[in-house]
Amino acid sequence: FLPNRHDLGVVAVGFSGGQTKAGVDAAPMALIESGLIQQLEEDLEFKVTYDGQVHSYTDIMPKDDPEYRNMKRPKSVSAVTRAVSEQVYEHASKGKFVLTLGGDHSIAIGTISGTARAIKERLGRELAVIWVDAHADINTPETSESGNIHGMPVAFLTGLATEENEETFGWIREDQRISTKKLVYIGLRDIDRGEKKILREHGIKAFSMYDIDRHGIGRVMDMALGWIGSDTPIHLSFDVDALDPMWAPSTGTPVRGGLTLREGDFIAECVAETGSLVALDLVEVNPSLDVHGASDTVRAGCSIVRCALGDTLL
Ligand code: HAR
Ligand code: MN
Ligand code: MN
Ligand code: MN
Repeated sequence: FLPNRHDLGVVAVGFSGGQTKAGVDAAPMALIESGLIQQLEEDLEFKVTYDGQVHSYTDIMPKDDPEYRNMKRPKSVSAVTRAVSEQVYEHASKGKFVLTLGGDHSIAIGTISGTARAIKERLGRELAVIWVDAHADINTPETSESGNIHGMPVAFLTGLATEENEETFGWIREDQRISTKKLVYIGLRDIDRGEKKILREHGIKAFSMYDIDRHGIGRVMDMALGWIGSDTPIHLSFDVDALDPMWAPSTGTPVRGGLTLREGDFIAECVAETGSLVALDLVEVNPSLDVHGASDTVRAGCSIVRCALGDTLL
């Protein structure tokens, strides 16, 4: 089921509407300008399909987009993620590995739905998701305290949150969803009350920072990949705020006590080593939130991408 080893589709999503801080839309350009795509082509010898533009989707975002079911900018996020879903599906259905550069984490509604659909169609297989994040992003519109949709993507992707209205995520069909049983979290340390309840009630596999301290990242990765099972296509959704702010300060909702730079790379390397990775998101880099220099965060993001694509494996 592997994507053609060296065919890579890149989608650059300059979108920040899943949360309220400006600047995360500038991340794809910052990552690309630092040489990421060039490295993938020259050093990793990928044949890269990239339309050469950071999409802003302004033409499909409604001017008037009031709160609905406690969601901020529901129609914009719905329209953008629907478009992203098509872009990702386009690459994945041709057997390409898909790299999406965000953007805030709401865009994973698009990326994962696109991958899940392609994998189901091409292989009749269910997609597994490894979600690396300080946050669980599994609030329903009703449990969310912020109304920010970047805290809700997993609820929509698993069907824990549903919507009738096509304009507000009603477009998500069954073949675009994932199972709560095929979802694994790594790096959690800032979970809302309602989210904790959801994780417990649905028996969702989650490795928090506690688990990483207790067992070490090596054993955690063995357990995480063991839960998914070998020979299962994997979508890795990597929120840069999983890393400790020491390594990735330029992000909208930093939480102290996170992964080291090396642990982040190691997670990506372990997933690369399975040979089962089919898609990767890198999200929540915000170059304008410059604490000690956004270049650290951009470099950390590039490193994670290269590791996930097998650069550092011998
Ligand atoms: N749980 C909080 C909320 O729902 C914060 C979510 C922050 N999310 C991200 N992505 N930065 O992980 O609003
Ligand atoms: Mn996230
Ligand atoms: Mn996060
Ligand atoms: Mn600075």
